[in-house]
Amino acid sequence: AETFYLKDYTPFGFEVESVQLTFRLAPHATRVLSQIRFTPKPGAADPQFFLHGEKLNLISAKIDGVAVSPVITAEGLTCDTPAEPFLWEAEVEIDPASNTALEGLYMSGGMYCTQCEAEGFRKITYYPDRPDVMSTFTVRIEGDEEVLLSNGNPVSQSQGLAEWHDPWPKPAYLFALVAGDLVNHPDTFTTRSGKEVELNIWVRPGDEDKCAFGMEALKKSMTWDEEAYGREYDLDIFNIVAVDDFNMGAMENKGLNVFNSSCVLASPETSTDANFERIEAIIAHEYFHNWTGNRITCRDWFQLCLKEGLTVFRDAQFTADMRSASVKRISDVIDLRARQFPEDQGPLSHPVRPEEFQEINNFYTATIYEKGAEIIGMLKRLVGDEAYRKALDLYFDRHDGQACTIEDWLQVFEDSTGRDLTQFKRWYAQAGTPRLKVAESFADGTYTLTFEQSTAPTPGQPDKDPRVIPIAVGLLNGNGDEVQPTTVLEMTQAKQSFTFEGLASKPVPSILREFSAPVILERDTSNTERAFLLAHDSDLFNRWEAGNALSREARIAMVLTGAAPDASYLDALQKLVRDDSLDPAFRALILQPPSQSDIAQALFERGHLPDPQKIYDAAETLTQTLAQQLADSLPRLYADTTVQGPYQPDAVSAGKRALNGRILSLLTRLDGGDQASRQYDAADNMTQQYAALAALLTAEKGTAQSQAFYQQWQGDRLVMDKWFALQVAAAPPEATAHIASRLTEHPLFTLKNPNRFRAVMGALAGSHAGFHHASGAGYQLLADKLIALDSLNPQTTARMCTAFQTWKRYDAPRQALIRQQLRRIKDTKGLSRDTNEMVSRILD
Ligand code: DPP
Ligand code: ZN
Repeated sequence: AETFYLKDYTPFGFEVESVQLTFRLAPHATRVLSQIRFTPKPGAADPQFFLHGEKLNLISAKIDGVAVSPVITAEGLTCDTPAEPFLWEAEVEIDPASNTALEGLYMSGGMYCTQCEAEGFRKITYYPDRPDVMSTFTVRIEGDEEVLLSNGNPVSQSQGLAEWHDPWPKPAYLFALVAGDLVNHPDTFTTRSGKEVELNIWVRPGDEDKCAFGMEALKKSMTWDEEAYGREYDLDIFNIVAVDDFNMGAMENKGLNVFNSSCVLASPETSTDANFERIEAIIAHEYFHNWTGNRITCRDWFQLCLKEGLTVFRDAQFTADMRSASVKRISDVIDLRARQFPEDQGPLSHPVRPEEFQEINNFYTATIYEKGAEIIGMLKRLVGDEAYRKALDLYFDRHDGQACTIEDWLQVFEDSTGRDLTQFKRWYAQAGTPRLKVAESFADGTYTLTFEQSTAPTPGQPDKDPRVIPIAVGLLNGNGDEVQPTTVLEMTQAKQSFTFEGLASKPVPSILREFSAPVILERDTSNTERAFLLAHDSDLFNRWEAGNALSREARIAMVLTGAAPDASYLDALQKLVRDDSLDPAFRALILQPPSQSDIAQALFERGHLPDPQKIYDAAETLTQTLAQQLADSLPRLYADTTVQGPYQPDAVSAGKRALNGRILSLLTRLDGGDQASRQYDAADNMTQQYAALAALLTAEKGTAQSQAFYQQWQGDRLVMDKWFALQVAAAPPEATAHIASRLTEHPLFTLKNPNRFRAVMGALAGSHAGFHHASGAGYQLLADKLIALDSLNPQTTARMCTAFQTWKRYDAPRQALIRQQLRRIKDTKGLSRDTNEMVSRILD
C-alpha cells in the first residue's frame, strides 16, 4: 500500500471558489450532481487537476458546459483543464444502502447520514478531498424524508426539497447531510452579542425524551466558550443528529453535528452517571471544534492533533469547570495510562504529529488526542494562564479561516510570549513516553532534587533528545504541613538538579503534582512515604497517585511472592473510605484498583513475565480482604452514600453513587448478594440498576436479574449494549471467551452496528485475564470476528486490532498464539488497507 509523507506536502493547484451540490436520494441509487468553480493558482507547483473519488459511478462530466472524458483510477480522476477559471460539473451515482463501512453517505435505521472525516467525501463525489481546500457549499436535497439537513443556514424548505447554504468556507471533511423521518427537541440560545440561534437535537421518534440533557450540555458549552475563550457561535442554527450506526463518538460537521446515539441520548432510566458525564463532554468537544477545527482547520492530516489535542484540552477544562477539577484530572490520567501509555510503549507508537501513514483513519489515536491535549496543558503551565489566553486570542485572530500547521500554532506562542519553543516542539516530533528518574539529597537546609530523563527507542526513532518537562513540585514537612507550595520546575537537560533552600528538616517531596507532564516517574520510595502522602498531600492528584502506587506495589508483591495483601495499605485505604470529609467521588477513585493491564506492564518493566491469571487472583484476594476488613463499616457506608430522592445526574450525586457502587460490590462479596438484589429491585435509574447487576454478576450471581434486565430492555439498543458488555466483563477468566462467543450468536448481535460489536469484543479485549487466558481462546475469537468484520467495516476492525498491541509483554506461548492470530488476519484475502497497516505494524 502507498505511504504518505508529511515532507511531500504540496498545495493544491486550484482555488475552489464555490461548491453547489444536488442530492437525489434513493437507497441504492442516489444521484449526486456537483457544480464546482475552480480557479487555477498562478505559478502553482502542481497544476495537475486531480479529484479524489472512490467507488463512484460517473454518469457525466462537463467543463464549462462541454462534456469531457476524464482518466479514472481507483483513487480518483484527472482531466485536462483550461488555464482560466472554469466550472466543473459532474453527476455520479452511489449506493448508500450497501455502505456498511459507514464512511461517505450511508443509511442507518432507515435514515441517510454522512461521515466524511477524514476521507469520506471522496465516496460521495469527485472532489479535492484534502483539508487545505476550503470553500463555501450550497446543498440541495431532494428526498421523501420529512427532515432534510445539511450544513450552514436553511435557504428554503418545502415538501421533498431543502436547500442549505454554509457561508463559512470549509474543507470537505466537514460536509454533512442527514435525511430521515426524525423528530426534534428544539431550543434557542442567545449569544453574548445578542444573536439568536436555533438549536435542535434530531432523533428517531421514540427518543424525544432523551434529548433534554444533551441540550442543556450544548447551551452550557456555548456559554463556556464565550466566557473562557471569547468564542461565539457563527450561524443561525445548530443541529445535532443522533445516529445508531457510527464508527466514532461524534462528528463536528459545520452546523450539523452527527452523533453516535450512545454519545447524545440520555435518560435517568437508560443512562448511567458515566454516560451522562461522557455525553456532556462529547457535546462540548464537538461544539468547541466549531472554532478549533472548523474556523481554523488543519493543513493536512499529519496536523490532526492541532484540532484534536486542543479540543480535547478544551473539553477537559470545561468538564473541570462544570464538575470537580481534581476528579477530572485523576480520571483523565487513569485513561491516559490505560490507552495512551501502552500505545506509546508498543509497536504502534507514533509522534503526536506523525510523519507518515498509510491510512489516516488509523491515526485517530490516544496519542494524537490525549497526549496531544497533555502537550497543550504543559504549554499552558509553562507560559501561565494569562499568556495562554493571549496566545489563543492571537491564534484565532491570525488564523481564522485558514488551514494550519503545528508550526503556526507554536509561532503564535513564540510571538505572544517571546519564548523559544524549538525544544518544546520535540513533544510533537518524538514518540515514546519519557521516563523521569528522581534522586534527592539534603544538607544544611538545602534540599536537592535531581532528575534524569530518557525515552526508549520507538519504531523509526532509535535516538531521543531531552524534552522540556514542566515538573510541578511541592514539599511537606514531617507533620504533613506544606513548606513549599507548588512550584513548576522547568527541566530542559537530560539530567538536571533543582534546589530548595532554608528548610528546617529533610522534606517529603510531592512530585509531578496534577500530573504536570505525561511521563513515567521513577523514584525509589517507601510505602511509608506513600502512605504519608496519601494522608497529607494538599494536591489531590498526588494523594490519589500515592494510593495508586501503594495498591500497585501490594499487587506486585502478591503476584511475585504470594505475599498477603500489605497491611499498611489496607489500613490507609480503610481510613480514607471512612473519611466523610473527603469528596465521595475522590473516595470512589481511591477504591478503584489499578487496571490489571497496568500491573502487567509494571511487572514487564521490572523484568518479570506477567501472568494474567496470577494478576487476576491477586486482585480478587485484595478486594476480598478489603471487604472482610471493612465488614463492620460497610452497611453504614452503604446507607450513608445512598442518594435519596429522584435521580439527578449532577456531579455531586454522581460522585456519591460512584462510591455507593464500590461499597455495594464489596458488600456483595460478603452478603451473598442480598443488598444488591434489593437495590436491583428498587432501582428507578440505570446507574443503580446497572451497579447492582454488575455487583451480582461479578460475584457469579444474578442470573435471574440478568434475565429480567434483558426482558425489560431488549427493545433499547443502547441499554442492550450494556447487557452484552457486562456479561463478558463480569465473567471469570476461564469463561470469558466462551461467554463472548455465545453472545456473538445471540439474535441481537450484529457485525453491522459498531456499538454492539464493541460491546462484546471490546469487553473481551478489556478483560485482561480473560483475553489473555492461556488457552488462546480469546485471541482466536477476536481474530475470527475481526476477519468477519473487515470486509464490512475496515475502520472499526482496524481500531480493534489494538487489543493485540501489548503482545510482547507476555510469555512465549502467548506470544506464539497471538502472532498466529495476527498472521491469520494478515493473510486474509482482500484485507482492507486499514487493517493491513495495523496488523503489519503490530507484528513488526
Ligand atoms: N469526530 C471526531 C472528533 O470529534 C473526529 N473529528 O474527535
Ligand atoms: Zn475531536
